[in-house]
Amino acid sequence: MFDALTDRFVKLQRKLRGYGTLSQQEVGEALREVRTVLLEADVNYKVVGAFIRAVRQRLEEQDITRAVKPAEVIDVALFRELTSLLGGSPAKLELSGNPATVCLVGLQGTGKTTFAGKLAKLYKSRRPLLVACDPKRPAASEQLRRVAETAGAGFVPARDDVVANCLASLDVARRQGNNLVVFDTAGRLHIDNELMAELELIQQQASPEATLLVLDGMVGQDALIQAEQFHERLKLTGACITKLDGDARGGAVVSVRQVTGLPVLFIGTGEKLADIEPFHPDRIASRILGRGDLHSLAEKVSASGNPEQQRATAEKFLKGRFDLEDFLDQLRNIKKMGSLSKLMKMIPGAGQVNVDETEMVRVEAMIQSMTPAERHDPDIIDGSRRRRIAEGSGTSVQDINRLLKEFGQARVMARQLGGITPGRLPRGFRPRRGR
Ligand SMILES: Nc1nc2c(ncn2[C@@H]2O[C@H](COP(=O)(O)OP(=O)(O)OP(=O)(O)O)[C@@H](O)[C@H]2O)c(=O)[nH]1
Ligand SMILES: [Mg+2]
Repeated sequence: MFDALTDRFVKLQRKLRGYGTLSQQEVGEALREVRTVLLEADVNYKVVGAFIRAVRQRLEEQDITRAVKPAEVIDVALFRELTSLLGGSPAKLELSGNPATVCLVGLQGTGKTTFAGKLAKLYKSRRPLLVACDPKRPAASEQLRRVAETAGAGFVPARDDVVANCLASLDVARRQGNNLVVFDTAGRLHIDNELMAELELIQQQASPEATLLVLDGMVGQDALIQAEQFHERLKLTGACITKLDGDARGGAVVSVRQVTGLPVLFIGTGEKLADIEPFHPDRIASRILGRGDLHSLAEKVSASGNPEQQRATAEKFLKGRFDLEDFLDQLRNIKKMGSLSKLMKMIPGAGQVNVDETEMVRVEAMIQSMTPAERHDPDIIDGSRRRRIAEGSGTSVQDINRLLKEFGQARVMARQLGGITPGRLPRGFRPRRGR
């Protein structure tokens, strides 16, 4: 997400850190660079202008030319202003109705149907019901049915009378105890009157509590024009920006709040139903500026496994009693959290690291081909067992050798770590101060 933007900011910060103090001219140059970076990321030019003025004012108030660590002052100013640009505090989707109702609108292919599934997964405890509202395209209804099935949600197929179908689905929800109903409306290539009239009718008659505009993050500034047009005709609650996992430059995300006044509620970061995140302006600002996002990472970690079990595993690990079964559990937990390279981007400074996800799949296959006794005590895995495991997992004996060797080394290291009290960690293991 925002790779290009982040790279440029990280480079700029590195350059600034080389300066002891900054002259007025150097501050001006740095701000010009920030302006270029944002414009190249396709941020709306008016938004960029206002942003640069706000940062400059902040720097002047802090007497930047006299600051001892000017790079830090600029870093903080950028972070604060970017957070406020993105909306300041996070906007939450308020769901109070019984059933709560959400209507998803947006142009063709922006990701509405996928998003309906993501919402259903996120609010699974409400036993969501997904309602197809696009009778013109039979494939649309079928797609939503599949999405609902994957999400474990209820489903209502499309009917010619879209509004009547929405109203009927509310009755179904009350009867079945579905406490969230999501209307997945039709997309069009362009905004047209017929579609808008239909959406207006849904709003008037079925009164969804929230109408969310789904925007494709890849399309940049055009997303803003769409947002304004939808906003003129419909009462929108907020925006959801999808496809931020791809080459999206970030322009839409950074500008939409300022240009349309609409808060961003969620972002979509992949095609899978788990690839949704509530939008936190400060965390996104942090990611854009290359500081990572440990908050979101911690949330993903705690959501992905049972905390008790995590603690027990950590304890085993430090005592060096960690076996391949625990290792497999951890691998699966990581997989549940989504893509590893996406997770790495949340760790400050680790965004550039490449992770080989196919290797994870191979390791999983190797461990799965071992017997419980072998997983528990890898020392018993001799030559003939290695050959059997390699054959069973479609890998080679060398692969098995490498896995066992690395696992053995990790275990020794863990034992050494476990024997040390936290207050007296050896050099390399102490948390670094500052950045
Ligand atoms: N990479 C990526 N792809 C996404 C994301 N969200 C949706 N997609 C993909 O975008 C394509 C269109 O998604 P849909 O959910 O069908 O879009 P839609 O708005 O319902 O489309 P219409 O109903 O035709 O208007 C599909 O191939 C999705 O898999 C996302 O966050 N990241
Ligand atoms: Mg759709």
